[in-house]
Amino acid sequence: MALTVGYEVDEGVAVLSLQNPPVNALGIALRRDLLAAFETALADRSVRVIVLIGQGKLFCAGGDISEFGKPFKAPWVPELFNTVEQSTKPVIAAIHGAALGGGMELALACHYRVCEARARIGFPEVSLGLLPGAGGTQRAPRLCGAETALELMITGKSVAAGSGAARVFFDLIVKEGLREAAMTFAQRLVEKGLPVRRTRDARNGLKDAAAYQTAIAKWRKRLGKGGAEAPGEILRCVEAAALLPFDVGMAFERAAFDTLEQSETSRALRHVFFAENKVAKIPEAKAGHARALEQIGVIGGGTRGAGLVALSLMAGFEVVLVEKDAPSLARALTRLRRLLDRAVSRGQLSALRRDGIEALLHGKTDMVALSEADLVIVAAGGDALEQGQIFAQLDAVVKDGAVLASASPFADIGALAERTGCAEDVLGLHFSLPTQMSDLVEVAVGPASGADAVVTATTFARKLGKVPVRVLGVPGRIGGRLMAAYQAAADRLVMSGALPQEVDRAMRRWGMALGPYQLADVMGLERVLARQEECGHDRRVALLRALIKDGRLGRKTSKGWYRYDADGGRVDPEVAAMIASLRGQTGGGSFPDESDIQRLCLAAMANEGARMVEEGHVMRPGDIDVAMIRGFAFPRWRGGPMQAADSAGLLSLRNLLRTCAQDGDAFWRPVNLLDDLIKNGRHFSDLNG
Ligand code: 3H9
Repeated sequence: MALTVGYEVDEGVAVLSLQNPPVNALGIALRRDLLAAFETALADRSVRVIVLIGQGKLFCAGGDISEFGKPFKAPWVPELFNTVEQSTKPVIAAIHGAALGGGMELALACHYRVCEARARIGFPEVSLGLLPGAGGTQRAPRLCGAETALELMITGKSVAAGSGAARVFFDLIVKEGLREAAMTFAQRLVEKGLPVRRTRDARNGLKDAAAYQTAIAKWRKRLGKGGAEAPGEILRCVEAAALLPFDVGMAFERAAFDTLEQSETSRALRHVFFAENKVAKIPEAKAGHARALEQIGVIGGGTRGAGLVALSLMAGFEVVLVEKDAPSLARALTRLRRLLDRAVSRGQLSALRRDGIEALLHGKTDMVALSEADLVIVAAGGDALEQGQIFAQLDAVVKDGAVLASASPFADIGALAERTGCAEDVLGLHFSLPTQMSDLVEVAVGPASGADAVVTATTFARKLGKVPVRVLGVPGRIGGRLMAAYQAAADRLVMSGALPQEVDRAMRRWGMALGPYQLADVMGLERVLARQEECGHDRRVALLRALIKDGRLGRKTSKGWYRYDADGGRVDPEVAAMIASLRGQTGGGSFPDESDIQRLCLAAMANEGARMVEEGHVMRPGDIDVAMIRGFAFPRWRGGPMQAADSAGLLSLRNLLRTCAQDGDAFWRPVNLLDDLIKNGRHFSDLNG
């Protein structure tokens, strides 16, 4: 088997190069090879100094995340790094690209550090629900003090090695020529007879005890009591670095790391890390090529259309916006300007760029203006008939090779493609609302959509800073269907004894930013009803219809599920009376508790997600998780609905669904995939590939 660490000796300098593509993660093979290479270098009498360098695009991206949650294989990372630090020959880390997490910890275990100024360094473990567990919390503060260490470890943000406080970690920062600089540095160490210099013995960062304690106190206050687990553990470990001898501090860090590693939260966040990498892996990526995109056409300047125009302009595209007549165009432009101004106030767009950005925009009332567009997004035309007509008209005006996309979540892409002579260029691009805030774009692929068109559309979405998720181009996208299932579960709970505010509170406590009824009031009840009907829940919307009939349309009419005034929303006894009256007709009354509420909502979403996987609508359950986290504020630390269902236990969720299905409503029947997984002792996560 090929070695993952290269070894060569050049004038008394042993160069150990990490060769574990794509990111030199510290998996078991690399750990074994690195240890062996070290032993060779230490035993070789001609070697005076050791240089550790990375091959490929970066030095090292840290521990191999796929190994976490499984039994450790020796040499485990902290022990390996201790061996590096204990080396009797000086060890120099030469860093390019990035040194992240365990990669940075490896550098800290070396005696000297040379790096490229633009290399990124940081401790992203917190985003995986972990802490730097290979000595980072003990070594880094000894060099940089508590403030910088906590800033890096609790935010998880990487910084340029040559910038600000990060410089303290490095002995030499070069613009380029890293290897030569490291070799010269090594020779100089030999000439000067400089000794090993162990970070465990460093005191610089601990010297100012008052500043250290101030930083700890500041972060403790900032994290508050109910903070997430990993930041609190990081704080305690960094505090321990100043209070405990190094080896005891290391044991303290180890215990905290082990606890976090076994937590549901870290498991879920690790799942999201891989799911977000996988979501980009689509079959079209292998065969397709992105076409050049300069001019974007948008038909319709309503909420979604204006949002798309704003995003495209902000990404530097020239945009042609087409509306049906001059008054509609004027309204669309007003909407667009409001969005651009809001982007400035949020810091998403500079005031300087805002001034010039409209020069890239052409507002028109005739589709002929789209003749030069490379991609046209249809954000107008409510129903299938209207959308079909627009696509047929578009076909007559656009140039060859233009990609035509429907922004509607309910568009049947195959049917739209048939209205054109360029079926291979037709697909769906569904941006979640609000377009400015949400990260999700569902790329809907029809039976004839070509690989080039799909790759072009996903590239466009990424240029807008979004996360594209591939779905089949049949009506109903991931977000719509899962949110509709969630709402159906909430309504069932209300009909069987819970109050809307109880459902909202239970789901907020579970981690959702808003409960389903609060969200419905924000969205508007008519929009919610339309979605429920489109997703086949028309038998389950009696309550919703009753509220709409009563003029309760949500926040915009100051009453919906709640009543609103200047002080915000409050529970409305009239709604409770309407619910009681409807319950009387259907005979509800089982008073579900908080965990019943949470479990039924999760079961409904997971079953709907499983249905989408079974139908081939999405490629893997992980794609659903990414979509719900990025587009629908599903709590990231739960890992998405499919991962959360795995954690909750598929068997118990399936049994709950079976109980619900006893009333004959097929929606509640567990889908076959769920049964198959349970029968075979498998989980949704096993289907992610
Ligand atoms: C840690 O270090 C714990 C220690 O403190 C303690 C240990 C005891 N492991 O993102 P890319 C895969 S925790 C395994 O497309 P880029 C990734 O899944 C770690 N796999 O590249 C993908 O696989 P695939 C702390 C990893 O150039 C492929 O590599 N470190 C790891 O866009 C390419 O990745 C982090 O959290 C890993 N550590 O971005 C850093 N990293 O091709 C995580 C990547 O099969 N990594 N992969 O889909 C990153 O943030 C980015 O990968 C990086 C490069 C910025 C480095």
